[in-house]
Amino acid sequence: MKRAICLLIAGTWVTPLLAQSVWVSARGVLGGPHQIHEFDTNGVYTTVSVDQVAGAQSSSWGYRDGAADRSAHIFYGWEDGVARHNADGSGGVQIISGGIPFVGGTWHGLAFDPTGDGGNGSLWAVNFTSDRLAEVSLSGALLNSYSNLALDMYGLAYDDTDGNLWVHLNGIFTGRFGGVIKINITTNPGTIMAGQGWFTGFWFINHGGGMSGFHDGSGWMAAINQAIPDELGFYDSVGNMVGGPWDLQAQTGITGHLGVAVVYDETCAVFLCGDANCDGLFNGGDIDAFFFALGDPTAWELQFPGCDRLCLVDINHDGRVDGGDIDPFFAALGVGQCP
Ligand SMILES: [Ca+2]
Ligand SMILES: [Ca+2]
Ligand SMILES: [Ca+2]
Repeated sequence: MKRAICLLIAGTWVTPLLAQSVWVSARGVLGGPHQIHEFDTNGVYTTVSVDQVAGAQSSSWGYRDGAADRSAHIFYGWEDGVARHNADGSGGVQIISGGIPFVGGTWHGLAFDPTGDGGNGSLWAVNFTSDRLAEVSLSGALLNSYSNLALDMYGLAYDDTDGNLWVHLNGIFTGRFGGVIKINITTNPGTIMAGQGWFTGFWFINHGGGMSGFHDGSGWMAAINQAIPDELGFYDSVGNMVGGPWDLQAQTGITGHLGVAVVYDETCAVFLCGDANCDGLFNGGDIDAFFFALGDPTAWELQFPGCDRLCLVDINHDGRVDGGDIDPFFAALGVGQCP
């Protein structure tokens, strides 16, 4: 297998890529269309927007919080279920129909748990008018349920440093505007973790929005602050802002930014970004193959079977191989690695 040869020649395990892009759901103008909007990991709007699935279009607010798995899918919930899209926003499909099992009502908060459902991955969900939390399979079967938690939970994020859940409190009803707590789903499931979370700083400005964990072991999360204007920020696990705040409204020109999902693709961990000829090295020998991959994807894939074109030559990690990768490719070649 070519892929195995690549690894053997490389001789080292390639560091997994960090987050590739950040998708923000937004209601937009009243009447829609409700869409998701792509931002890069510097908080810059790529100007790519994709319609939410048909079921969400008939919802008053559309997609709420988002989540992401480890293989470049993003998920969003709304009143009548959960939808999944590919990393580039394409392929939107409704995977779960109806309200949240056990909890009931709108899928406001959503987090992806890679260890759930026997390793197939599961979704944790909350509705901010309930104090219940549910874990469901990707087909919507109830796996675990907990009640009598903090009221008014909105954004959820899975923290892969300890396997527990961050919760952004909505605060309208409890008065704890924008605070963050953590719920144990590993050692003492269904309990609020003492000494974790925070109730000051940026989070305290207004009421909560969506959250999504990074999936690279950093414990970082992306979060939406629903305010005037709506903002996106990245935070570490003790509440320090490590990116942003970025003004979403100024960039998209609309309001009602609600959910967020940080795209991550673990499948790229076995490929060396920039290694367009898939020989395990990133050097001048990749220049021709880079333009080959750009110009004739089908022929490139025939010549390099088992090699993942997106992992190898999507240099700017925006989920697409196109002219936007040319300058980043040569910049990366100059320093010997992708950004
Ligand atoms: Ca989430
Ligand atoms: Ca190469
Ligand atoms: Ca690209």
